[in-house]
Amino acid sequence: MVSLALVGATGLVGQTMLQLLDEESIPFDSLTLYSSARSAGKEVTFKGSTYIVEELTKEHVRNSQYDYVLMSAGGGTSLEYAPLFEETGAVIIDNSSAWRMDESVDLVVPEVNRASLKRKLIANPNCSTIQSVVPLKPLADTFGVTRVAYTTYQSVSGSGWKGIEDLDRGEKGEKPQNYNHPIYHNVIPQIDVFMEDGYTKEEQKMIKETQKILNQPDLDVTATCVRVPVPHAHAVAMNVTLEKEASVEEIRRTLEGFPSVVLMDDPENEIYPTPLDAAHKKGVYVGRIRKDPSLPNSYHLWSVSDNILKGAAWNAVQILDQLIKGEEN
Ligand code: A2P
Ligand code: 11C
Repeated sequence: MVSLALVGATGLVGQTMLQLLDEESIPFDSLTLYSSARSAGKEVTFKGSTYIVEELTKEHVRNSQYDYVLMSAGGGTSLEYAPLFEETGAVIIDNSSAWRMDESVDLVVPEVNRASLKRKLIANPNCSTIQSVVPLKPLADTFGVTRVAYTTYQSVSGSGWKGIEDLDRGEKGEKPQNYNHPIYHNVIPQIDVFMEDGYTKEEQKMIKETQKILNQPDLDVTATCVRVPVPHAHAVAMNVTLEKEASVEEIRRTLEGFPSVVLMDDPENEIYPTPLDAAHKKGVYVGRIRKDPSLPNSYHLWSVSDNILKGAAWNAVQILDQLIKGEEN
């Protein structure tokens, strides 16, 4: 008997997790849904049954006995509640950024690394990091990676319902309420707050999370993260320096067949992935692979993926699926 709880069940990522738990036939026997007091009492239909969303309280957690808890309810909620769930013996897969850089916590992308379970708390990385490390991993294994420069084009769904609503507001001629600048007919070179060094927190996450997931703490990584008026799927332009020289064909062959990578790279026929190609799909779409002649052993890649699916809900559900099936085996 596997018991599962989902915290943040009414959020954009939480709702997508529910959809995936259904579609992917993840083997669990009981499900409890939590939100804040705002949505408590809401009815959610799952596999033909009606579930009532409950308010997450410390009392609930202390008296709970779940095998697995999926959390996607913001960093504050994870900081407060993940350790309490951990004390009950549950394994927590947390989608927030709260625990990712904690040394005792594994930061997992199933195609790239595995949870050691030294702690029963596993962090799901940032969406733009996930779709970047998936193509980086086979390159790192085959040629070695020494430097990565990211420029992102991130959709508004990265901000949850609030981001989608702001894009809709702009279309109706209304003022934004979530972003500090209009996102409709615009691009905003700021995601999350600014740090002292002039980078934003999103940029810092991409840098540090890439180093941690690839297990290369000294890897040179830099990033510029930009919000674009696209509802679903982030795009990342990656400039990658390898240890060894490779031809574009060798890079294509290395990426082809790596789990979750879908190559769309045929410049002659103007084939490359766009957010419309990747939206609502689980893959990481890669194209525009070419040599960068301005630096030795350097290449450009263009990675596009649905930030709510592979970038959040699907990655977390993949981790859960692996853990449940691993336990059964
Ligand atoms: P609620 O619907 O009650 O606000 P999104 O990122 O799409 O905005 O979703 C955030 C999710 O996290 C929602 O399900 C939200 O519930 C939930 N949430 C926010 N704060 C808490 C909290 N303190 N405890 C439990 N769930 C929370
Ligand atoms: C965005 N990447 O697109 C952010 C959302 O660390 O999980 C995800 C934030 C995170 O706004």
